[in-house]
Amino acid sequence: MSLPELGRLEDLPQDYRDALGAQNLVPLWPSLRGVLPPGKPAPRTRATAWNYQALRPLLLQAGELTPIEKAERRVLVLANPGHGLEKMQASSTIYLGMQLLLPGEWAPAHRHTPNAVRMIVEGEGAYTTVDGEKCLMQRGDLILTPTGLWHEHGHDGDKPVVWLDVLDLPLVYYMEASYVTEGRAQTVSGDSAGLAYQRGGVVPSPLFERSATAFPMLRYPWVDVRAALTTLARTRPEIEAVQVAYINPETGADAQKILGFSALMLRPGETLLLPARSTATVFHVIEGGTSVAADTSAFALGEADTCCIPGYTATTLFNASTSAPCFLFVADDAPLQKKLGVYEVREAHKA
Ligand code: 1HN
Repeated sequence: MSLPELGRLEDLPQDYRDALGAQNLVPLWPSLRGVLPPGKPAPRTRATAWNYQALRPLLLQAGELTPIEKAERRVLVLANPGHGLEKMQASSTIYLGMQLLLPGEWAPAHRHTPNAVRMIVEGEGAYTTVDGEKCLMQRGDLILTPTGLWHEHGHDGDKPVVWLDVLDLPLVYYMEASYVTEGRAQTVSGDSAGLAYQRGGVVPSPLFERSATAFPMLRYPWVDVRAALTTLARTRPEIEAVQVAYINPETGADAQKILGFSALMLRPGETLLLPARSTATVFHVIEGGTSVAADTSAFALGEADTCCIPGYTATTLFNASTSAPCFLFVADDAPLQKKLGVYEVREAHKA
């Protein structure tokens, strides 16, 4: 059923509009359908893909053009044209960027209100120190930098290191709650306390006390996540999606409070139908390749490629390889939407 048409701004006399404006007033009805579209939102976020092999030379060129001291963080932002490139948004709440650190470089310590994670894309020998915990960066690892924690990046290797940054910056900025505090180099505190969390099923419990730390585990090594996925695929052949969620091992809750992260394995030849959900979703290929089809958009993603699909869009993933699995890193704002009560899954879609 179509909704009745409402009065337009132009229907009002100019002197009335001027009188409203003079008192910082606006009539609601000309804008009501825009802010409350019938049936489903009209997202600005467009289905967009970023090809790693195409952006990589430009990122390496940034390494020649801009010394780290002039960048602090040498990043090319994956910007969604639906929001306007200058807004630096992949979706309404998600920021994505590819960051380059060259051998011997150091990105100085700071802390800020937006939450960040890093998914390591290429290279060896870099590390990020998060609140005194030195986290090695290896391909496919996920490293958390939750709100308020000090972090800096260093690189002892001999080749460029690249990682994907995922932040809730657009949301925190929109809330007018985004700011940074600069700091000095951190002292690394012995061996990483977080390492003791990297074994499934047990958590440190000294003198019968569980940790009070909000973020006890900061590094999720890819070897372990990959092993969990391949084991799941082997032991549970009947399950529809071979998927694991990155969680806080103390609480079982999502690893961070605003954005949610998971890893997904597409078996060789597998087609996975993902229902329309209210969240925009980011897919990043850790290994292998997949096609992504969502409404009228379709992309072929290879290793290290990334795409963003708007919310309320059923999505089909297809791994065309008959021999190799595809491993994807997935990010969305489901934790936020669930807390706010607006998270929704629409009916499963038809193939
Ligand atoms: C940030 O702190 C990093 O620490 C990367 O590596 C990207 C984008 C916006 C705001 C802060 C980092 C960022 C960022």
